[in-house]
Amino acid sequence: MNALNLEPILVKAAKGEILSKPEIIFLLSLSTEEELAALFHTARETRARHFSNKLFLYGFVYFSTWCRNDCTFCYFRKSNGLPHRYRKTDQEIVEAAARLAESGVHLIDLTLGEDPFYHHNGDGIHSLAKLVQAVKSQTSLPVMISPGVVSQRGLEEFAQAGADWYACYQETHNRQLFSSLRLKQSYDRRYLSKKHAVGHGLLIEEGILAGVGESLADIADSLEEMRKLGAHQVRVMSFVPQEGSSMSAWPTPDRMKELKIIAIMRLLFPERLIPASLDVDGVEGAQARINAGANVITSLIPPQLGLAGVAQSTKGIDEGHRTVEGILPILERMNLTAATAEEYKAWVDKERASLGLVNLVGEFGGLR
Ligand code: SAM
Ligand code: MD0
Ligand code: SF4
Repeated sequence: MNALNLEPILVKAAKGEILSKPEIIFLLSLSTEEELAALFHTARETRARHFSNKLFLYGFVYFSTWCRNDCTFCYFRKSNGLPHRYRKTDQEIVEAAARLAESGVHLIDLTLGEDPFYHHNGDGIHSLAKLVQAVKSQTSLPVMISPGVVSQRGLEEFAQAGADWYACYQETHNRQLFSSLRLKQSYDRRYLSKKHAVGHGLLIEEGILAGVGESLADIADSLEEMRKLGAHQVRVMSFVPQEGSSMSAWPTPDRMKELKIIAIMRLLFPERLIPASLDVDGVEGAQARINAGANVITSLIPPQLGLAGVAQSTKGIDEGHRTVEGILPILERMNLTAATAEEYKAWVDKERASLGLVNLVGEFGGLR
Protein backbone atom coordinates (compact mmCIF):
# COMPACT_ATOMS: atom_id res chain seq x y z
CA MET A 1 0.00 0.00 0.00
CA ASN A 2 1.22 3.47 -0.81
CA ALA A 3 0.95 5.84 2.13
CA LEU A 4 1.59 8.99 0.06
CA ASN A 5 -1.09 11.41 -1.07
CA LEU A 6 -0.99 13.67 -4.08
CA GLU A 7 -2.40 16.86 -2.60
CA PRO A 8 0.22 17.46 0.13
CA ILE A 9 3.02 16.68 -2.31
CA LEU A 10 1.73 19.28 -4.76
CA VAL A 11 1.34 21.82 -1.96
CA LYS A 12 4.88 21.10 -0.80
CA ALA A 13 6.23 21.49 -4.34
CA ALA A 14 4.29 24.72 -4.88
CA LYS A 15 5.92 26.13 -1.73
CA GLY A 16 9.29 25.44 -3.32
CA GLU A 17 10.26 22.63 -0.96
CA ILE A 18 12.47 19.84 -2.26
CA LEU A 19 10.61 16.57 -2.90
CA SER A 20 11.98 13.27 -1.64
CA LYS A 21 12.79 10.34 -3.92
CA PRO A 22 9.69 8.37 -2.80
CA GLU A 23 7.56 11.44 -3.50
CA ILE A 24 9.02 11.80 -6.99
CA ILE A 25 8.47 8.11 -7.69
CA PHE A 26 4.89 8.52 -6.43
CA LEU A 27 4.32 11.35 -8.93
CA LEU A 28 5.87 9.29 -11.73
CA SER A 29 3.43 6.49 -10.93
CA LEU A 30 0.25 8.59 -11.13
CA SER A 31 -2.27 7.10 -13.52
CA THR A 32 -5.80 8.38 -12.96
CA GLU A 33 -7.03 11.17 -15.19
CA GLU A 34 -7.95 13.32 -12.24
CA GLU A 35 -4.55 13.04 -10.56
CA LEU A 36 -2.68 13.68 -13.79
CA ALA A 37 -4.81 16.76 -14.43
CA ALA A 38 -3.91 18.06 -10.95
CA LEU A 39 -0.19 17.47 -11.59
CA PHE A 40 -0.26 19.31 -14.92
CA HIS A 41 -2.37 22.11 -13.47
CA THR A 42 0.15 22.73 -10.68
CA ALA A 43 2.99 22.62 -13.22
CA ARG A 44 1.27 25.25 -15.39
CA GLU A 45 0.59 27.47 -12.39
CA THR A 46 4.23 27.20 -11.39
CA ARG A 47 5.33 28.15 -14.90
CA ALA A 48 2.93 31.11 -14.95
CA ARG A 49 4.33 32.42 -11.63
CA HIS A 50 7.83 32.57 -13.08
CA PHE A 51 7.33 33.13 -16.79
CA SER A 52 3.82 34.57 -17.07
CA ASN A 53 2.25 33.38 -20.35
CA LYS A 54 5.49 33.67 -22.36
CA LEU A 55 7.41 30.91 -24.10
CA PHE A 56 10.86 30.94 -25.67
CA LEU A 57 11.58 29.67 -29.18
CA TYR A 58 14.79 27.89 -30.23
CA GLY A 59 16.04 27.53 -33.79
CA PHE A 60 17.90 24.31 -34.53
CA VAL A 61 20.73 23.87 -37.04
CA TYR A 62 21.98 20.27 -37.23
CA PHE A 63 24.89 21.11 -39.49
CA SER A 64 26.89 17.88 -39.53
CA THR A 65 25.34 14.41 -39.39
CA TRP A 66 28.74 12.68 -39.34
CA CYS A 67 29.58 10.98 -36.07
CA ARG A 68 32.41 8.88 -34.63
CA ASN A 69 30.16 7.41 -31.93
CA ASP A 70 27.79 4.49 -32.02
CA CYS A 71 24.99 5.33 -29.57
CA THR A 72 22.48 2.49 -29.77
CA PHE A 73 19.42 4.78 -29.83
CA CYS A 74 20.61 7.18 -32.52
CA TYR A 75 19.85 7.17 -36.24
CA PHE A 76 23.17 8.93 -36.93
CA ARG A 77 25.39 6.38 -35.11
CA LYS A 78 28.45 5.63 -37.20
CA SER A 79 27.52 2.03 -38.00
CA ASN A 80 24.19 3.01 -39.59
CA GLY A 81 24.49 3.10 -43.38
CA LEU A 82 21.05 4.62 -43.94
CA PRO A 83 21.30 8.32 -42.96
CA HIS A 84 22.12 11.02 -45.42
CA ARG A 85 25.46 12.31 -44.18
CA TYR A 86 26.20 15.94 -44.76
CA ARG A 87 28.42 18.68 -43.40
CA LYS A 88 27.18 22.16 -44.23
CA THR A 89 29.65 24.93 -45.10
CA ASP A 90 30.11 27.88 -42.76
CA GLN A 91 28.24 30.06 -45.22
CA GLU A 92 25.28 27.66 -45.37
CA ILE A 93 25.19 27.48 -41.57
CA VAL A 94 25.25 31.25 -41.14
CA GLU A 95 22.50 31.57 -43.75
CA ALA A 96 20.30 29.01 -42.01
CA ALA A 97 20.83 30.83 -38.71
CA ALA A 98 19.97 34.16 -40.33
CA ARG A 99 16.75 32.68 -41.71
CA LEU A 100 15.80 31.40 -38.30
CA ALA A 101 16.58 34.76 -36.71
CA GLU A 102 14.40 36.57 -39.25
CA SER A 103 11.58 34.15 -38.52
CA GLY A 104 11.61 35.22 -34.87
CA VAL A 105 13.47 32.56 -32.85
CA HIS A 106 15.24 33.64 -29.65
CA LEU A 107 18.31 31.39 -29.80
CA ILE A 108 20.31 29.43 -32.35
CA ASP A 109 21.24 25.87 -31.33
CA LEU A 110 24.26 24.74 -33.38
CA THR A 111 24.29 20.95 -33.21
CA LEU A 112 26.48 18.27 -34.73
CA GLY A 113 27.41 14.63 -34.41
CA GLU A 114 30.88 14.03 -33.02
CA ASP A 115 32.16 14.66 -36.52
CA PRO A 116 35.89 13.77 -36.83
CA PHE A 117 36.30 16.80 -39.07
CA TYR A 118 35.75 19.00 -36.02
CA HIS A 119 36.73 16.64 -33.23
CA HIS A 120 39.91 14.97 -34.52
CA ASN A 121 41.59 17.52 -36.61
CA GLY A 122 43.91 19.97 -34.84
CA ASP A 123 42.04 23.08 -35.86
CA GLY A 124 38.56 21.55 -35.71
CA ILE A 125 37.37 22.94 -32.41
CA HIS A 126 38.83 26.31 -33.30
CA SER A 127 36.79 26.37 -36.50
CA LEU A 128 33.68 25.50 -34.46
CA ALA A 129 34.38 28.46 -32.20
CA LYS A 130 34.78 30.67 -35.26
CA LEU A 131 31.42 29.45 -36.45
CA VAL A 132 29.80 30.37 -33.12
CA GLN A 133 31.28 33.84 -33.49
CA ALA A 134 30.01 34.21 -37.06
CA VAL A 135 26.48 33.09 -36.17
CA LYS A 136 26.41 35.38 -33.19
CA SER A 137 27.55 38.43 -35.12
CA GLN A 138 25.14 37.68 -37.98
CA THR A 139 22.06 37.14 -35.80
CA SER A 140 22.80 39.02 -32.53
CA LEU A 141 21.01 36.14 -30.78
CA PRO A 142 22.24 33.96 -27.93
CA VAL A 143 23.92 30.78 -29.23
CA MET A 144 23.88 27.24 -27.88
CA ILE A 145 26.49 24.75 -29.00
CA SER A 146 25.75 21.00 -28.91
CA PRO A 147 28.93 19.31 -30.15
CA GLY A 148 29.08 16.26 -27.85
CA VAL A 149 32.03 15.97 -25.47
CA VAL A 150 34.85 18.47 -25.94
CA SER A 151 38.00 19.34 -23.98
CA GLN A 152 38.20 22.13 -21.40
CA ARG A 153 40.21 24.10 -23.94
CA GLY A 154 37.39 23.73 -26.46
CA LEU A 155 34.81 24.93 -23.96
CA GLU A 156 36.95 27.91 -23.15
CA GLU A 157 37.22 28.75 -26.85
CA PHE A 158 33.44 28.50 -27.26
CA ALA A 159 32.93 30.86 -24.33
CA GLN A 160 35.45 33.33 -25.72
CA ALA A 161 33.76 33.16 -29.12
CA GLY A 162 30.50 34.27 -27.52
CA ALA A 163 28.63 31.01 -26.95
CA ASP A 164 25.99 31.30 -24.20
CA TRP A 165 25.02 27.65 -23.74
CA TYR A 166 26.61 24.20 -23.84
CA ALA A 167 24.14 21.33 -24.30
CA CYS A 168 25.19 17.74 -23.67
CA TYR A 169 22.70 15.15 -22.47
CA GLN A 170 23.68 12.29 -20.22
CA GLU A 171 20.49 10.39 -21.34
CA THR A 172 20.48 8.54 -18.01
CA HIS A 173 22.39 8.80 -14.73
CA ASN A 174 22.42 5.06 -14.23
CA ARG A 175 26.02 4.25 -15.19
CA GLN A 176 25.24 0.73 -16.32
CA LEU A 177 22.40 1.86 -18.56
CA PHE A 178 24.62 4.69 -19.86
CA SER A 179 27.23 2.13 -20.96
CA SER A 180 24.63 0.16 -22.87
CA LEU A 181 23.38 3.29 -24.68
CA ARG A 182 26.49 5.37 -25.27
CA LEU A 183 28.77 2.48 -26.22
CA LYS A 184 32.45 2.91 -25.30
CA GLN A 185 31.89 6.46 -24.02
CA SER A 186 32.92 7.71 -20.61
CA TYR A 187 30.10 8.64 -18.24
CA ASP A 188 32.43 10.84 -16.23
CA ARG A 189 33.90 12.73 -19.18
CA ARG A 190 30.41 13.53 -20.44
CA TYR A 191 29.20 14.63 -17.03
CA LEU A 192 32.33 16.63 -16.22
CA SER A 193 32.22 18.48 -19.52
CA LYS A 194 29.07 20.19 -18.24
CA LYS A 195 30.71 21.18 -14.96
CA HIS A 196 33.68 22.55 -16.87
CA ALA A 197 31.36 24.50 -19.17
CA VAL A 198 29.86 26.25 -16.13
CA GLY A 199 33.40 26.99 -14.94
CA HIS A 200 33.95 28.81 -18.23
CA GLY A 201 30.80 30.89 -17.76
CA LEU A 202 28.45 28.93 -20.01
CA LEU A 203 24.87 28.00 -19.18
CA ILE A 204 24.26 24.26 -19.49
CA GLU A 205 21.49 21.96 -20.63
CA GLU A 206 21.16 18.42 -19.25
CA GLY A 207 18.74 15.81 -20.59
CA ILE A 208 17.41 12.28 -20.32
CA LEU A 209 15.68 9.85 -22.64
CA ALA A 210 12.40 8.21 -21.63
CA GLY A 211 11.76 4.61 -22.62
CA VAL A 212 15.31 3.26 -22.92
CA GLY A 213 15.09 0.74 -20.08
CA GLU A 214 15.23 3.14 -17.13
CA SER A 215 13.31 2.50 -13.90
CA LEU A 216 11.27 5.13 -12.07
CA ALA A 217 14.03 5.22 -9.44
CA ASP A 218 16.54 5.95 -12.24
CA ILE A 219 14.41 8.90 -13.36
CA ALA A 220 14.24 10.24 -9.80
CA ASP A 221 18.05 9.86 -9.57
CA SER A 222 18.46 11.77 -12.84
CA LEU A 223 16.35 14.63 -11.51
CA GLU A 224 18.55 14.75 -8.42
CA GLU A 225 21.70 14.79 -10.58
CA MET A 226 20.25 17.65 -12.61
CA ARG A 227 19.75 19.59 -9.40
CA LYS A 228 23.31 18.90 -8.25
CA LEU A 229 24.66 19.94 -11.62
CA GLY A 230 22.64 23.16 -11.47
CA ALA A 231 21.54 22.74 -15.11
CA HIS A 232 19.81 25.85 -16.44
CA GLN A 233 17.76 23.93 -18.94
CA VAL A 234 16.55 20.36 -18.38
CA ARG A 235 14.94 18.13 -20.94
CA VAL A 236 13.37 14.76 -21.46
CA MET A 237 12.67 13.22 -24.86
CA SER A 238 10.79 10.01 -25.54
CA PHE A 239 12.93 7.47 -27.35
CA VAL A 240 11.95 7.19 -31.03
CA PRO A 241 13.09 3.90 -32.64
CA GLN A 242 15.43 4.43 -35.59
CA GLU A 243 15.68 2.31 -38.71
CA GLY A 244 19.10 0.70 -39.06
CA SER A 245 20.02 1.15 -35.38
CA SER A 246 20.40 -1.63 -32.82
CA MET A 247 17.29 -0.40 -30.96
CA SER A 248 15.11 -0.29 -34.08
CA ALA A 249 12.72 -2.91 -32.66
CA TRP A 250 12.36 -1.24 -29.25
CA PRO A 251 8.93 0.22 -28.61
CA THR A 252 8.54 3.94 -28.24
CA PRO A 253 7.18 4.70 -24.74
CA ASP A 254 3.71 5.95 -23.94
CA ARG A 255 3.97 9.74 -24.10
CA MET A 256 2.41 10.12 -20.66
CA LYS A 257 5.78 9.17 -19.20
CA GLU A 258 7.52 12.12 -20.87
CA LEU A 259 4.66 14.46 -19.89
CA LYS A 260 4.84 13.43 -16.24
CA ILE A 261 8.60 13.98 -16.23
CA ILE A 262 8.17 17.45 -17.78
CA ALA A 263 5.62 18.36 -15.10
CA ILE A 264 7.82 17.06 -12.27
CA MET A 265 10.80 18.97 -13.70
CA ARG A 266 8.67 22.12 -13.58
CA LEU A 267 7.83 21.48 -9.91
CA LEU A 268 11.42 20.74 -8.97
CA PHE A 269 13.03 23.45 -11.11
CA PRO A 270 10.38 26.18 -11.28
CA GLU A 271 12.67 28.88 -12.69
CA ARG A 272 14.58 26.74 -15.17
CA LEU A 273 13.91 26.25 -18.85
CA ILE A 274 12.17 23.06 -19.98
CA PRO A 275 11.82 22.22 -23.67
CA ALA A 276 8.83 20.92 -25.54
CA SER A 277 10.85 19.36 -28.35
CA LEU A 278 9.23 19.19 -31.77
CA ASP A 279 11.77 16.47 -32.55
CA VAL A 280 9.68 13.71 -30.96
CA ASP A 281 6.12 14.17 -32.24
CA GLY A 282 6.39 17.28 -34.41
CA VAL A 283 4.08 20.29 -33.93
CA GLU A 284 1.27 17.84 -33.19
CA GLY A 285 3.00 17.04 -29.91
CA ALA A 286 3.60 20.63 -28.80
CA GLN A 287 0.33 21.26 -26.99
CA ALA A 288 0.55 18.32 -24.58
CA ARG A 289 4.14 19.18 -23.63
CA ILE A 290 3.29 22.84 -23.05
CA ASN A 291 0.29 21.80 -21.00
CA ALA A 292 2.63 19.72 -18.85
CA GLY A 293 4.70 22.82 -17.97
CA ALA A 294 7.34 23.18 -20.72
CA ASN A 295 8.34 26.76 -21.58
CA VAL A 296 10.67 26.47 -24.58
CA ILE A 297 9.78 25.22 -28.05
CA THR A 298 12.88 23.58 -29.50
CA SER A 299 13.81 22.09 -32.85
CA LEU A 300 12.41 24.87 -35.06
CA ILE A 301 14.10 24.16 -38.41
CA PRO A 302 14.18 26.28 -41.58
CA PRO A 303 12.51 24.36 -44.40
CA GLN A 304 14.04 23.49 -47.79
CA LEU A 305 17.68 23.83 -46.72
CA GLY A 306 18.38 20.11 -46.45
CA LEU A 307 18.69 20.22 -42.65
CA ALA A 308 17.74 17.20 -40.55
CA GLY A 309 16.19 16.71 -37.12
CA VAL A 310 17.64 14.07 -34.77
CA ALA A 311 14.90 11.84 -33.34
CA GLN A 312 12.59 12.73 -36.24
CA SER A 313 15.05 13.37 -39.03
CA THR A 314 12.53 14.63 -41.61
CA LYS A 315 9.09 14.94 -39.99
CA GLY A 316 7.39 18.28 -40.70
CA ILE A 317 10.61 20.04 -41.76
CA ASP A 318 10.24 20.69 -45.48
CA GLU A 319 6.51 21.17 -45.05
CA GLY A 320 7.43 24.21 -42.92
CA HIS A 321 5.54 22.94 -39.87
CA ARG A 322 8.52 23.15 -37.55
CA THR A 323 8.69 26.93 -37.86
CA VAL A 324 7.75 29.97 -35.80
CA GLU A 325 4.84 30.47 -38.17
CA GLY A 326 3.72 26.89 -37.55
CA ILE A 327 3.89 27.17 -33.77
CA LEU A 328 2.40 30.62 -33.06
CA PRO A 329 -1.24 29.65 -33.76
CA ILE A 330 -0.85 26.73 -31.34
CA LEU A 331 0.40 29.05 -28.60
CA GLU A 332 -2.39 31.50 -29.32
CA ARG A 333 -5.06 28.82 -28.94
CA MET A 334 -3.62 28.06 -25.51
CA ASN A 335 -3.67 31.73 -24.44
CA LEU A 336 0.11 31.79 -24.49
CA THR A 337 2.49 33.91 -26.49
CA ALA A 338 6.10 34.05 -27.66
CA ALA A 339 8.41 36.18 -25.53
CA THR A 340 10.43 38.87 -27.28
CA ALA A 341 14.06 38.30 -28.20
CA GLU A 342 14.96 40.99 -25.62
CA GLU A 343 13.10 39.13 -22.86
CA TYR A 344 14.95 35.93 -23.68
CA LYS A 345 18.29 37.70 -23.81
CA ALA A 346 17.56 39.32 -20.45
CA TRP A 347 16.92 35.86 -18.94
CA VAL A 348 20.20 34.53 -20.34
CA ASP A 349 22.19 37.57 -19.22
CA LYS A 350 20.76 37.40 -15.71
CA GLU A 351 21.60 33.70 -15.38
CA ARG A 352 25.10 34.19 -16.77
CA ALA A 353 25.70 37.08 -14.38
CA SER A 354 24.70 34.97 -11.38
CA LEU A 355 26.99 32.22 -12.70
CA GLY A 356 29.86 34.66 -12.38
CA LEU A 357 28.86 35.28 -8.80
CA VAL A 358 28.60 31.58 -8.01
CA ASN A 359 32.07 31.05 -9.48
CA LEU A 360 33.49 33.94 -7.51
CA VAL A 361 32.01 32.63 -4.30
CA GLY A 362 33.54 29.24 -5.12
CA GLU A 363 36.91 30.83 -5.83
CA PHE A 364 37.12 33.01 -2.74
CA GLY A 365 35.93 30.29 -0.50
CA GLY A 366 32.69 29.50 1.03
CA LEU A 367 30.52 32.68 1.27
CA ARG A 368 27.00 31.36 1.23
N1 SAM B 1 26.00 14.45 -31.04
C1 SAM B 1 25.82 15.30 -29.92
C2 SAM B 1 25.55 14.49 -28.67
O1 SAM B 1 25.28 13.31 -28.77
O2 SAM B 1 25.65 15.09 -27.59
C3 SAM B 1 24.69 16.30 -30.11
C4 SAM B 1 23.49 15.88 -30.89
S1 SAM B 1 22.62 14.47 -30.31
C5 SAM B 1 22.12 13.83 -31.79
C6 SAM B 1 21.27 15.19 -29.46
C7 SAM B 1 20.38 14.31 -28.64
O3 SAM B 1 19.32 13.77 -29.42
C8 SAM B 1 20.94 13.10 -27.92
O4 SAM B 1 21.71 13.46 -26.80
C9 SAM B 1 19.65 12.37 -27.54
O5 SAM B 1 19.17 12.83 -26.30
C10 SAM B 1 18.68 12.79 -28.65
N2 SAM B 1 18.33 11.64 -29.49
C11 SAM B 1 19.12 11.00 -30.36
N3 SAM B 1 18.49 9.95 -30.89
C12 SAM B 1 17.25 9.91 -30.35
C13 SAM B 1 16.14 9.05 -30.49
N4 SAM B 1 16.18 7.99 -31.28
N5 SAM B 1 15.01 9.33 -29.79
C14 SAM B 1 14.98 10.40 -28.96
N6 SAM B 1 16.01 11.23 -28.78
C15 SAM B 1 17.14 11.00 -29.46
C1 MD0 C 1 15.85 19.51 -30.09
N1 MD0 C 1 16.43 18.32 -32.13
O1 MD0 C 1 15.91 20.57 -29.47
C2 MD0 C 1 16.93 19.17 -31.10
C3 MD0 C 1 18.15 18.57 -30.42
C4 MD0 C 1 20.26 19.46 -29.34
N2 MD0 C 1 20.75 20.51 -28.50
C5 MD0 C 1 18.78 19.58 -29.45
C6 MD0 C 1 17.84 17.22 -29.76
O2 MD0 C 1 14.93 18.74 -29.92
FE1 SF4 D 1 26.62 10.65 -32.41
FE2 SF4 D 1 25.19 12.25 -30.79
FE3 SF4 D 1 24.00 10.31 -32.27
FE4 SF4 D 1 25.53 9.61 -30.22
S1 SF4 D 1 23.61 10.80 -30.09
S2 SF4 D 1 25.59 8.69 -32.28
S3 SF4 D 1 27.12 11.17 -30.26
S4 SF4 D 1 25.03 12.11 -33.04
